[in-house]
Amino acid sequence: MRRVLVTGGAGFLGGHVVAALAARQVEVTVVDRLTPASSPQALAGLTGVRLVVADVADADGLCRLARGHDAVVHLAAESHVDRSLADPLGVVRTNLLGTASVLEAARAHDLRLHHVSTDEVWGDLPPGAPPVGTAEPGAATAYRPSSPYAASKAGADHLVRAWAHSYGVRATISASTNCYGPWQHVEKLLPRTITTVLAGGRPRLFGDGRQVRSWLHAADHAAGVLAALERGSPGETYLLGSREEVDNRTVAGWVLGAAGRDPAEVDLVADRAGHDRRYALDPHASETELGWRATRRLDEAIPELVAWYAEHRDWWEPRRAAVEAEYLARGQ
Ligand code: TDX
Repeated sequence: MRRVLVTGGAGFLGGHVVAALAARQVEVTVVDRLTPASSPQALAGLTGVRLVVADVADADGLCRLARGHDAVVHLAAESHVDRSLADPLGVVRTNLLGTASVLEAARAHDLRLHHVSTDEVWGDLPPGAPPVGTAEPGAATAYRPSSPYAASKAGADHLVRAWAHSYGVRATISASTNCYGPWQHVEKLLPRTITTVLAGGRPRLFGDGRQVRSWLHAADHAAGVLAALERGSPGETYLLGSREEVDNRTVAGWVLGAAGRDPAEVDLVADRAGHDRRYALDPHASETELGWRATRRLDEAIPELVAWYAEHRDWWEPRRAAVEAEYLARGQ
């Protein structure tokens, strides 16, 4: 693969995928609308990377841009659950129309496609239930999305499978657990918690703070995406995760501890509407089929992540002010 188009390449996960491709001397065209959640700074200094500011839902424009590439990795999405609850139509437009437009471009130019999905399509997992992918493949497990965001991602997965079935588009899908790492926007749990602690405040946890998420470093996620693109079988869905399941109070306690504070110094605030208690994926099939494995642990990575955010205040401080104003208006 010599030339790859990456949609949403100026986003958090996209930036890590672009860096991994650039490290292999692949030429990358990033298509990104540059929203407030984007971090194009992450692309500075990478060789062979071209950024085109464009809307992925503009099907004609995307089709013209896609000509001459070998593959497309599709990450462009509105990915914030709380924002999807506040503005569901914007999320549906980007995540569904955007995916249809990527599929049309892949079909027109016969591009190999990798589509990045999420554990949220399977919805709330009861405590004690085996992670998705343990008893049967993820693709065979019924989708039960809870939020407009999760439903839009579930719909996008169905579009990819329909284009593969009807038009023979060569597509793989990956679904991952929650991710963390440098350049993640302050609206998400870890950056919000870290930047709140760095600003001297108390982390704000929704509801009882006992919701459970499973965590994967963005660099491990990018390695999984490349493994699926290079070694995956078209038609397959690969689950990417680290098996590290942690509740939100524990995550906040780790951040507080890394900053030398009391791990119990959290505030419990208004819960998210329809808040899912738990997500978890079993990556064993991806590990076997792709020869990929998560290499980092969140508990060990947190001090390094806190240090990274402490060194990048100029990037996150103006964004944090806007995000906190929105959360505070909702009592969160
Ligand atoms: O301030 C907060 N307090 C809090 O308790 C924030 C921002 C979040 N939370 C909770 C909500 C969730 O239980 O932390 C958990 C994680 O929240 P998010 O970071 O918003 O992630 P989540 O809702 O789990 O969704 C994430 O994982 C799947 C990503 O945002 C999605 O894009 C991905 O698809």
